[in-house]
Amino acid sequence: MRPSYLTDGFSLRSWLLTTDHKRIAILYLGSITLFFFIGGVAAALLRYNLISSRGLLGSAEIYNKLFSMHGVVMVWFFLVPAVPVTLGNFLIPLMLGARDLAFPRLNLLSWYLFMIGGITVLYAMIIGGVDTGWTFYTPLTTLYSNGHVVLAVVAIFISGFSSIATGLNFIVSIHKLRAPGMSWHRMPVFLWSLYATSVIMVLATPVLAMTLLLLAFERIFHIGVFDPSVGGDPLLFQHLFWFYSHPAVYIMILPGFGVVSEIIPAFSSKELFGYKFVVWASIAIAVISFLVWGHHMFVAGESLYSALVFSLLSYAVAVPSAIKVFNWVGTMHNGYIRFDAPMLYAIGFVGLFTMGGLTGLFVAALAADVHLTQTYFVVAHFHYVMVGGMVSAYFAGLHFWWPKITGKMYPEMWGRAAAIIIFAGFNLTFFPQFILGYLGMPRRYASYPVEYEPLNLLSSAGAAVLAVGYLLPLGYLIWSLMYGKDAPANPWHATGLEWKTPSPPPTENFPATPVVTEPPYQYPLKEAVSHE
Ligand code: HEM
Ligand SMILES: [Cu+2]
Repeated sequence: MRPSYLTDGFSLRSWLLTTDHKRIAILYLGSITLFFFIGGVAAALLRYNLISSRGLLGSAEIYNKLFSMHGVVMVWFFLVPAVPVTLGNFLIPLMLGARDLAFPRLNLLSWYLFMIGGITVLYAMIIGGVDTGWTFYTPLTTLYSNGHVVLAVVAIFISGFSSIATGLNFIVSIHKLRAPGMSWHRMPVFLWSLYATSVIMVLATPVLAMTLLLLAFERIFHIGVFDPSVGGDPLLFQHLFWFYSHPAVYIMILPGFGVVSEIIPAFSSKELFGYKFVVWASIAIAVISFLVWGHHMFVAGESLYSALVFSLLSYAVAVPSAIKVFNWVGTMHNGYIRFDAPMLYAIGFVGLFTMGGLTGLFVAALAADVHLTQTYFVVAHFHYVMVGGMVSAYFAGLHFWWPKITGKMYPEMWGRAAAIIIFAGFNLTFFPQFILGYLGMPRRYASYPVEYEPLNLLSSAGAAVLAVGYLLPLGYLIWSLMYGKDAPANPWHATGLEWKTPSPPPTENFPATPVVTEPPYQYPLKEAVSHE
């Protein structure tokens, strides 16, 4: 094995007490994969249940606990952290040309907090679970739930500190550790998008943390914050919850934007079209995302006027998202495109995110949402953005930077096959849910009228295909660690400082601080003719 951060100590201690951002990224990669797997098993069981209108698991309570477990684990312990803590941790210092993040020990502490939160939530699941859904709406959670609500929200509370610390670490690193010559407008979009994400993490997460703490107090002591019988207001919970959780959906997707903004130029061999627009759209999204939470409460009891304003503002957040899609497509236009696995995942991302975003406009339209809210249409909408979008981007990034992270090439054929299977399985699973929701099938029920059966069967069949698609990378990426070809420093001929150091990088990242002399994405456009 070539000397690198991976060979710098093999003991358990050298991993568990490491302050190297690259090793911490690997620790997170392991944990995140575990949570993705657990959340995935729950999802498979949900789709199994829904094959028959009677519900194959035989009990609504089991079903409720499964979808709650699925949502809690996937949202809080996979989607929100995934790209920032794995790819972000690994790449931010490398892309900045720095030795490490600004606060390496805080970084390690963040991982421990994340693990304490994650293990606590798994413990809550094992001893009985929660039946409230990932949103913990009151008064269900405070008065009626038969689950371990307090334990679950405390777990999320703890992992929230991990998120805040990570956000702070990223912000300070990006301000302070840029290589000489890397002005703000020479910074790769991946860094910009993690910067915008970190701002949301630092500003919004405390609101969620306090809300969950209040929820726990409410459930134990009935202090009357959310409980109407002692003078509280259940709607207050929804306001506080979505004040965090709407911006949080952009914590999930902005890093994905960053990933594909690196990959599409590299595999089109073209400069990113409209770099400044892409950058400022990220900042605009971060700001506007704080103003639209009320679109989750159109039917919960807000005045017509506030609902109208929230509806209008929700349309505003779509504008910067659309700008980005336009710029990615513009980058590919007339490019010299190579369809390697990362690019296939990235193109899948653009398509699926666009579907998710457009259907977001359906539910952001006040009148349409009155019909569609709490149906499978909403489920399909957010799975298109979060799973079709964010998970595709995560896989795109994992493949793109896998040679850098591990020093090994993954098998390209398998990578492409998995990308295509995931895309097909995903659409088969979730497209029927748009129709189901439009026809009126409500979400979160264990059984349903028999006329919805054919579409549900289609959806469950798609889930089986999707599961195969997600298991493949687990197999061939691990395979590549042992049998893969050694990776060169820059297998994709990409720009960016992270490719200027060996694969895998040495512990100190760069032998000498690199100097940046030009804007990012200076790709030569190769002659398309030589390709035929
Ligand atoms: C074009 C921008 C978007 C608009 C206008 C939009 C609009 C909406 C609206 C109005 C709802 C509420 C529907 C209802 O409950 O009746 C909603 C739900 C949701 N959206 Fe979006 N959305 C957009 C993008 C996104 C993105 C990028 C994500 C995630 C990455 C996302 C994730 C979610 C989630 C998780 C829910 C529902 C949560 C739940 O009730 O369990 N949305 N969206
Ligand atoms: Cu929202």
